[in-house]
Amino acid sequence: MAFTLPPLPYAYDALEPVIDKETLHIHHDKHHQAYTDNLNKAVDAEPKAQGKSMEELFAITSSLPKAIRNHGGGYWNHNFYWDGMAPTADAGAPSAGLAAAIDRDLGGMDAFKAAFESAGATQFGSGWAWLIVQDGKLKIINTPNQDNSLMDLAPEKGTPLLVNDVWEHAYYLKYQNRRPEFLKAFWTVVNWNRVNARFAAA
Ligand code: MN3
Repeated sequence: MAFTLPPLPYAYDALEPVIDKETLHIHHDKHHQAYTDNLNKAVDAEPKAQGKSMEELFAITSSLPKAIRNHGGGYWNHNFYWDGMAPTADAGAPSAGLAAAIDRDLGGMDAFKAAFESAGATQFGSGWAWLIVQDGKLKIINTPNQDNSLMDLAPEKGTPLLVNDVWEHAYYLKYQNRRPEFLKAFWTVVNWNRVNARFAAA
């Protein structure tokens, strides 16, 4: 019942020039693999965690060892991150329903993008910027470390629709200290087809 690392859903160079091939290779094959391996070790060591899905583990994160919070979040968040990006040619566009919700809840696409970039830029240290559905409304949040809005201990709970990784390992080789530039470039590789499907299911 061990968790396994899925292959990237595209080639390592598919998100160039936004995310360079070397970064994607190290990020997936080294960082994400390490979260996967360490999650499996932590679950092996905790009887209460065994045989559960990630969603089931997130529902009881506060009662589990910190290693399951950190590596479980790292495992799940990265799967969600890879799946939410695509080469620009395959990325699609926001559906009419999603666009209407962005207008209604976030003040339109430009305001949404600015707020999402700000959430990423202002996350101190390592973490993530998210678009989530909370109580039927879209909301932008950020989380520290490997936390996410599915965890029972999250101050902001909700269903994730889109995420960007603002750990330095996600961008440092190409962008160095220029995290805002990385956040702005992200939009050209957002897999809107996937975000639309997540929104429809939420
Ligand atoms: Mn990462």
